[in-house]
Amino acid sequence: MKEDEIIESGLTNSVEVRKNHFVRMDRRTFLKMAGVAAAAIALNPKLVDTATASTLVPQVPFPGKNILQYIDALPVFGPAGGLNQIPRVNGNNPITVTLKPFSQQVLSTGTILAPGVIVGPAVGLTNVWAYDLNGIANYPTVTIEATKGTPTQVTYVNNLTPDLYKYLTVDQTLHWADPLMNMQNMPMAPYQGPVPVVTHLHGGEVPPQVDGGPDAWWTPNGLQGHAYFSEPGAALNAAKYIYPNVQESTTLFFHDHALGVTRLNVFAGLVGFYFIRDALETAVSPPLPAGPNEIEMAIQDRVFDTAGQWFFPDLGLNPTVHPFWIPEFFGDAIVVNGKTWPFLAVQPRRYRFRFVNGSNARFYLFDLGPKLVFWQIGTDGGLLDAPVAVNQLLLAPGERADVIIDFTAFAGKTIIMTNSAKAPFPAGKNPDPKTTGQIIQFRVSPTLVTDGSFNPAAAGATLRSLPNQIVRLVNPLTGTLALNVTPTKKRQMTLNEVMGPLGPLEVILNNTRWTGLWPGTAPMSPPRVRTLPGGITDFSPFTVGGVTTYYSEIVQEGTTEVWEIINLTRDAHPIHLHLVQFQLLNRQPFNKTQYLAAYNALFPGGTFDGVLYAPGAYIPAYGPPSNYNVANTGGYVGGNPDVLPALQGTAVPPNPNEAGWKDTVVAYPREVTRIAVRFAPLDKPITDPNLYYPFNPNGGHGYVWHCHIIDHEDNEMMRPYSVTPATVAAPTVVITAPATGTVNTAITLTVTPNYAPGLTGNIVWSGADPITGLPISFVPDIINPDTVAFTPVNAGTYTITATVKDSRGNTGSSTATIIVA
Ligand SMILES: [Cu+2]
Repeated sequence: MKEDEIIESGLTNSVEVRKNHFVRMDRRTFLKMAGVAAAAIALNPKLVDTATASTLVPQVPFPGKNILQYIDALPVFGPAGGLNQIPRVNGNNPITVTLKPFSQQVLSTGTILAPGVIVGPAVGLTNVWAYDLNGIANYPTVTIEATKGTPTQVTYVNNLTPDLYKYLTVDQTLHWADPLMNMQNMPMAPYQGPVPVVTHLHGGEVPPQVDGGPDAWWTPNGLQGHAYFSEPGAALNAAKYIYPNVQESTTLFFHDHALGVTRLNVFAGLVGFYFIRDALETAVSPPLPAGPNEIEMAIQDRVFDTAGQWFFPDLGLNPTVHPFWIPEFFGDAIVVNGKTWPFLAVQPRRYRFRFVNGSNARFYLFDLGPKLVFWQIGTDGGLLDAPVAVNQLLLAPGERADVIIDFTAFAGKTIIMTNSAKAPFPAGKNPDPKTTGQIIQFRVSPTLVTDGSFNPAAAGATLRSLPNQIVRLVNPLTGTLALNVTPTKKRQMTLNEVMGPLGPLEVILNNTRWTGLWPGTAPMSPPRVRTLPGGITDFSPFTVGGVTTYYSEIVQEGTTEVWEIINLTRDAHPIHLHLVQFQLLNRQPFNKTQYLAAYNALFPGGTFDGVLYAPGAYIPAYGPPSNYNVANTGGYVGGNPDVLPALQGTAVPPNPNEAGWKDTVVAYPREVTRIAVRFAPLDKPITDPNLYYPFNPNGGHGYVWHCHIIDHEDNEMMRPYSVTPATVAAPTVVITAPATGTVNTAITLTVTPNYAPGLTGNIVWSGADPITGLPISFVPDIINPDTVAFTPVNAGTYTITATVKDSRGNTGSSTATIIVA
């Protein structure tokens, strides 16, 4: 098929709900198809040279060292009216977010791209994909400020065009969204059809339908993944989500999560901050730096071409299998809030910074020099109990850090925040001290100011005091489970890298691909379901929208589990779980050679993917070698031998600045990373008898856990998981009303549910009055109980019934009688 025909078929595709009937081609078939790939390969004479791209249009990289540094001010979100500030958007009101192509000056002013081509407001702009919030388009997106307890309604409208696909090459041999179902034809050519997107609120405690999972994508012309969801009322190119905002105040962010193209959609610019505010945060005394002194920063690495456009290397290491996928993207330019190496003018006082690492694969180890520390006050999921001073701040892709930096003693000075994290982390190459070794420059004004904000260095400085301290699943000092925390299940799961002849072919969780299918015979591999003589089945089929995926992590709402991540690869991976915030238990090194001997010995041998394996030989993507649900000698499910005999040294408790709520944790190579995960609202006490969400966590295609190196995530390092809902007591409501009333005089009723949010409510009344026109809905609220007023026009007896309904369908009601004279 010619390129123009591909484009044409994309534009003329009828608007209908389409299922993702993806069938992954096995590797043997890939090799048979190698002839088809010849055209693509011919364009890529230097197969492993990632310095040149792209396949579709000639691009020449513009060296990061030629970009001017510390010329432009950091774009800042915050209160309206400040210098260089874009106001944040209030999440208490409905928000429309339009995804659209946009041109923006990302490169530093004055950078000379070519003779006579000098970057400025109208020259050398970068074409990005931006989330336009209520009419303001920017990369990164304008920050949303939500309030705990008040849901945020967001309508995401996909108005993207495939314009950036000529720079960001879609590899159709990955298991990806595939809106045109091209995979059946094994296209080795880049995709140029309608753009699939889905937005994930990272770190959000949200129902599965609005989690923005990888199969919930949709396109501008109304094609949809099999897990697509929208509240009623969205157009065909849109999805309407309601986020409940039930968790504690923290730094969330939202970004694209479409299957197999997340790395490209995020690279294009689809990322933004989402703050949740609550009383816990405002109770900090003295108050945390706020207003112009609270600044969020998204840090990303990029490569540009000589025209100022995104440059994403697209020469696959194993081109006959994946022509365009590269294992990790590392850029030679640092972009903060959509600007290369900006500066920030600050006063000699304390600032609160919210950092997110929005890079594809690069870790950062930030440093402010020997005289200045980061005071970390919050982790992914909320405030720490007390500030923690760190000289170097490690931030993996997907992680956030809430920090205070105190510039008080640095009036008139200039400070550069540097980076020393190797890439890949932790054993790759050092960053270039002149480019990727630098992030941002702080220019401290010489004029002294008074600063009454929270001082993290003060003796006894506390962020959360009893009874609002972090609910502890883990004793962070000992690295053991906290008192009264008993895991109902313990899992040991591996991280595996599958090597091809020229480099990694894919990276996988527990030796299992996303679908839970075995590679092997076409068209559909045998499902990963094994039943042992005892009747214990292995992976469980979940069919959503006609597509079956095999799940292995099926958890019970309200329970706590320990997950031990056994990293068998050479790199660190930031492991991210959706829905939950968890706590790091500890990390412990193990002897990889010894463990692999025990691990490999359990593989049964046989022919997979056209290759004959002897018993005791590792089989790529086979799944764990043993039945997943049969516990090993250590009591761990997951289908792997216990790592205990191979453990080395002692378990290391979390670093003090990791000892809070985390949704993304660094799993180092040759270490077991242990986390305690409770599938319940993070702020409920350990002994709370009602450990369930105010929404039904079961539905859609559930949730996912994955590596947040998004190049890995896009090539199989992601698994679905499902939450089995708890049996929940029905909600109750009390209606209070006066016993009597008077015709033509307003009567006020009050309705008080036993909990909120997550409930809907309505009031029905019967009587002699025609005003009714009922039922009237109300928003159940325990803090400010709803009042409903009505004015009867006829005398008589009125019966008023208030009903509340939870998201699982349970109802409770209460009735009052009013005699109107
Ligand atoms: Cu990874």
